[in-house]
Amino acid sequence: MTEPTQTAAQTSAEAADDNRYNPFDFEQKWQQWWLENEVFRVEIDPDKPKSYVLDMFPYPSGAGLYVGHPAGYTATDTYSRYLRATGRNVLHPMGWDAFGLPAEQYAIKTGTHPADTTRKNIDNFRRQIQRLGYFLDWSREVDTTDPNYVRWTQWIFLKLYEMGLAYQAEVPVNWCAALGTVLANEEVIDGKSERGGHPVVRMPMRQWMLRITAYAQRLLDGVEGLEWPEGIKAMQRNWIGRSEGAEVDFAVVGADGAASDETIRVFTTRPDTLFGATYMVLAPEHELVESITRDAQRAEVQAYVEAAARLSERDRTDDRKDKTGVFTGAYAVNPVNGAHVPVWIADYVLGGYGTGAIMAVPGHDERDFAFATAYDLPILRVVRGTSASADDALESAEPAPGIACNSDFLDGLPTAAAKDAMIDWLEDRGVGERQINFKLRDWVFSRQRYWGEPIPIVYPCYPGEGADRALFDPCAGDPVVIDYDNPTAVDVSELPIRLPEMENFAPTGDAEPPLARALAWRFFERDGQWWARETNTMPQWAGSCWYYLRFMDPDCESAVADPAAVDYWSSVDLYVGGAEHAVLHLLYARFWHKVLFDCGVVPDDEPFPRLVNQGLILGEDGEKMSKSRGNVINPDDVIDQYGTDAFRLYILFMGPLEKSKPWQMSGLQGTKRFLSRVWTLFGKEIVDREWPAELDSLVHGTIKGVGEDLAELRFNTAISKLMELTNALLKRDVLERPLAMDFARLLAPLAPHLAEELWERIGEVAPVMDGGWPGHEEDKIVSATYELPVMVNGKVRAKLVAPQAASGDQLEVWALADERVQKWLDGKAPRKVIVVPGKMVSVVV
Ligand code: ANZ
Repeated sequence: MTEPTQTAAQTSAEAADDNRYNPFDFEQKWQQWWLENEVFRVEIDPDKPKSYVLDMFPYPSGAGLYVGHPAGYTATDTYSRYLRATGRNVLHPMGWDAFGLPAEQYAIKTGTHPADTTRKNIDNFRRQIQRLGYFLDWSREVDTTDPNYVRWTQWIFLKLYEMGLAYQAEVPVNWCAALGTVLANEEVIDGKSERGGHPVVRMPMRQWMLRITAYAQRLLDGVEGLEWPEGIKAMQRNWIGRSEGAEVDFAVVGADGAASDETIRVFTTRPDTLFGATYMVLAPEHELVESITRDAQRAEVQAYVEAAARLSERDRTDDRKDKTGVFTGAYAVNPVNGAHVPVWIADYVLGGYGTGAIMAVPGHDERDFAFATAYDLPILRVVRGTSASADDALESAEPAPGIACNSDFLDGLPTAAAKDAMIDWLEDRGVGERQINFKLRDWVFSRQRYWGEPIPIVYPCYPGEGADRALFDPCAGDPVVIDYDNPTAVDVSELPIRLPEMENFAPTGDAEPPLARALAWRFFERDGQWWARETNTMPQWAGSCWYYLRFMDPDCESAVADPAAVDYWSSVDLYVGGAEHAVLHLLYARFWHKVLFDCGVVPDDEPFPRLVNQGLILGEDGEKMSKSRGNVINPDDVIDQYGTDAFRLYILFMGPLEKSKPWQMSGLQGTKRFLSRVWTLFGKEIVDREWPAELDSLVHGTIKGVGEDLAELRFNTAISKLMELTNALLKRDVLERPLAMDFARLLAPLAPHLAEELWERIGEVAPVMDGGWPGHEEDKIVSATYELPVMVNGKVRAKLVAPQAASGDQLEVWALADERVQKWLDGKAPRKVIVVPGKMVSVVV
């Protein structure tokens, strides 16, 4: 290790002269020293317990770091330093989620290659993050766009493919011709693109899909064991959306009025309400729409189906929207009572869920009630409240469970039992069966984009119409027919499949990805057969699905990471990031991890057993920070003015990590003032002796409290405790060396630059975090509370936690109000109460 050196701008003479706290004298110096000496570099060490502390890695946007990033990173940094000081081998890495739309759009606008933009942005992010002095092992930096990284993302894709979990399908997507791209549901509003307001249509397109649904039950079961915020766990459960119910067949009524062979299968979670089904609804995209629609209704049905295709799923399921639909002219037979019920088409029923068809029970389903009211369809009661009658009118849908009524053999059964009885009845007759459905859909994994990982699949291809067979060369633009039905995996030895250099990244108007234009890259001949590469790329989620594994061994050439490294560092012990990733990232990563577990790549089947969401940092106006509001805080500016430690400390001091909190410049002055008080404290004479006994309780109590707070991520209260200790010590004339050392150790995770500087000034060897964590002696801590026994008729009946300072009168009131004491009083007034503060309370009844 080298000795720290002053930068030219900060001569040691200046620092010595000026006795005020000036972070600019030493913060940069320590940052450089930490980096140069790689003090945060970690290796596998089987003799030490490990901790893996992970941040959600950033997308390196052109705007640079904003204050929300350090909110989480400062917490994990402080926690990591604390763990390191307590003797743990701590992995705390950083990297870049660097594929993504903004770099590509910027490229289209300016002609700069996305790789160049990305590199520039990464450099800026790294510089900004390094200014924060974080405990980060930079030798493990990963970048999802690096070919060495892409190689293993593609390798995982091939595993998925091999296991039958990646497949092609024609799926309806939101296609926007004007933007030349497919849009996510979230990007479509009222049938128009959110950006630009261009028309969007739902149309089927060949896509690569990942069969996440095959893992639905495991993803759901796994949620239970996670130490995650309850809200996030609930969102994962809802997203997976398990529903138990039944599928039921309704025979379509033929022209002669009798049941035909055609059946409509519905999914229902309420088979107990089958007697209340008064009509049926098919989704507009249901395959039977064509065949069952009667001629008289055909024109109207067609118009409705076309209009529905222009709406996104989100628009269709919006409960505020008026329900619309059309009658098909057809009827179907309710299997339980033979009733003929009309078959309608309505867009509130979705093609992709259940069977795409429902039995409508307007008496007990809100959407059906609204629809039946609008189209004057019958509404029947088939469930009643426990004390209500079967004849009570329905003012609105009553979805709550109750007692079956007007339902023949189900009458009198509570909902749960009625469901079971109905399913048995249906199964006995072969007209239905028990069914469990999940809301979760398979994951549309392809994007018509340039700046993503190429999907490592090739297809055989042949000369198209008009091509010269002998001289066929698709690279030269000859007509070509690609056999998409015969996908072939690229051999692992050919990975990574790199992106071709291209000049023009813009999407085309016809849904062909930009890579389709890179003919020389796309087509190749091998042993007399021409092949075409897949031209769709992976979504940005792909790289973030497994990056935590790469950090364990970032340069590994033979696997996602060396098994020994995976074994040592697994799992991530603490994962910190924003709540906006409640579902997609966290669900996709859990899915990949379970797949990798099944392939034997990882030793346990959850990637992030413990998750903490940091709260948002709001603008000074209490609103979400946004460019348009002009309330965005740039960390660089704050550090220029206050220094890194004051910035970090303020972020931690603002409030509990999980809470959202408004930024306040005045708060920064407060933390800076605290740091200069610490500076002043260390300016006192340092004496080589133990601190006096009267300080014991305060010092040992602070050591204990700060340690517990840091271990529990309660940074704000840890800082308060250090502030109190500082105030007490400032009243004294000297600072004993052991006290100075312990103080620096306690301060080190929170204000690492200042702590390092003070540690060195008192003659210790940097880094302070390797100087150990101070121990405390429990019996030196005089508690501010004590246990007070309360006796009733000579027997101890309760123990109160009483403040040292409480008076006898207060103690009497508390003792008599205690539930346990009240029980023995049995409503009577006590005959006598004796209070001995600090000892006991005695009550005589
Ligand atoms: C009859 C019924 C009666 C229903 C009742 C509910 C209450 P979850 O919990 O979301 O699974 N449904 C089924 N498939 C649908 C689709 N493709 N689009 C829209 N709605 C669909 O809800 C399942 C319920 O949603 C099913 O149970 C069905 O309506 C409807 F008192 O069937 B139910």
